[in-house]
Amino acid sequence: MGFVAIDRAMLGIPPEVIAKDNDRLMDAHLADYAALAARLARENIDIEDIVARVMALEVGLPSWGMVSGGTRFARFPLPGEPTDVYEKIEDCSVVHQLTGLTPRVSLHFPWDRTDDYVGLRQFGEAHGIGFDAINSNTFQDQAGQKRSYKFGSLSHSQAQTRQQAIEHNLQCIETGHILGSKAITVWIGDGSNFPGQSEFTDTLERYLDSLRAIYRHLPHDWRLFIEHKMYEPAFYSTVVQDWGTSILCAQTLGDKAQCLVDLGHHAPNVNIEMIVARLAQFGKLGGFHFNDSKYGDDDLDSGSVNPFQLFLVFNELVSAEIRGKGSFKPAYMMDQSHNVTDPIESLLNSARAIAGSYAKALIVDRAAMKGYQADNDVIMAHNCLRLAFETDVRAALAMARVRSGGAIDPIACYRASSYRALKAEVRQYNPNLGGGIV
Ligand SMILES: [Mn+2]
Repeated sequence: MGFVAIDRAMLGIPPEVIAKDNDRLMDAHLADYAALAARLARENIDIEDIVARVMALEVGLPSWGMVSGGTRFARFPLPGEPTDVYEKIEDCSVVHQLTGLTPRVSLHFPWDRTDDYVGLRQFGEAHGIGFDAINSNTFQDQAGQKRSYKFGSLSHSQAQTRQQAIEHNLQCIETGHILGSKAITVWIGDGSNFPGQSEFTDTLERYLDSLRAIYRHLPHDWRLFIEHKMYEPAFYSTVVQDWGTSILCAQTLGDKAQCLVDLGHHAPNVNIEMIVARLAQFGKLGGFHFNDSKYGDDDLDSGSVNPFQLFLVFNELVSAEIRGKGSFKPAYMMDQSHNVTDPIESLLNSARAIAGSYAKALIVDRAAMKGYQADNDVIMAHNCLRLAFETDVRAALAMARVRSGGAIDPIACYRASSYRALKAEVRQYNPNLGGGIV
């Protein structure tokens, strides 16, 4: 996934708006940066290393998260929200422009269907946006579809329905290939609402047979991500309900199959950072869907409810990065539903939370922590994490953004640009387009 040249004329926020807002904040920013640099230097950490690592971090944006999301009760559209995949890419480019962190978008089919994928790829390139993992959708029926997914898709009891779902996934791979994607994420809503409705072993066997058919068609440099989810829409059992089933399937399929962890797809209070460590240890952590939650798959903004958990997840990711010596390359993506905020503002905040958790994980004194662990000095081992988490790294993040051409204060700059209000004048509201919790 190469770095594409950005056509500045097509970018959403005029560079002079960013420059003006940064001028306003620059003196304070530089003072904060010098203070943080001095503080980190006392711990033998070069702030320039942290900034460089943050600048190298890449997180994919969810196409479905660019539009106001909704719940099963209602969706409240936002004037000026995107009405098709092109406008979603325009908005993605604004998030990337201001943060320097989000160079790709993850598309969802058939929601993002269009008739010219070569043109879509070029449109993305002109906006500095590439294409992350493609998401297939066999959890709802589309207009004109021959067979219903009401009772399942890849694990359906009837072969013709399974075949239809397989063919949709193959179509997604073909489309993703044109766009320059390197992975497909498969999440299915298959499961049961009643004990006795389906047989646990049979459904998983049928699911695996379907996945084998998809796996056989993966291009050589592609990966297949299996996304598990404990419940919803099925409320009694789900075919791929947890990371255990996910890793068993990935191991059964082969090297190109890996697990995708969505932070909202676990039972409450599950130790997700430990799942991350386990999957990474066995080479099966392929992708990540960042979001936050209070009760279930809430798809809230990353770091908005439990920032310590996000930090602990990144602590394991950095640890896996160090162990992997360059071979550990999970696809980091966001999967959020913005029901009451401007999606761009939520994504700007989320980018800061993700980059901040990464930066804090980078400054953990791992050598000291190992020593304390060996000596069973519990409080000091714990404090290696706590003190890193409590460090205010905002100035390092701001420096990474400024050096990428972004904003010291992304939301303030975004508001100063009046981007959404300007879009509200030219974008026609499309009531059929909606984000969702997936
Ligand atoms: Mn997800």
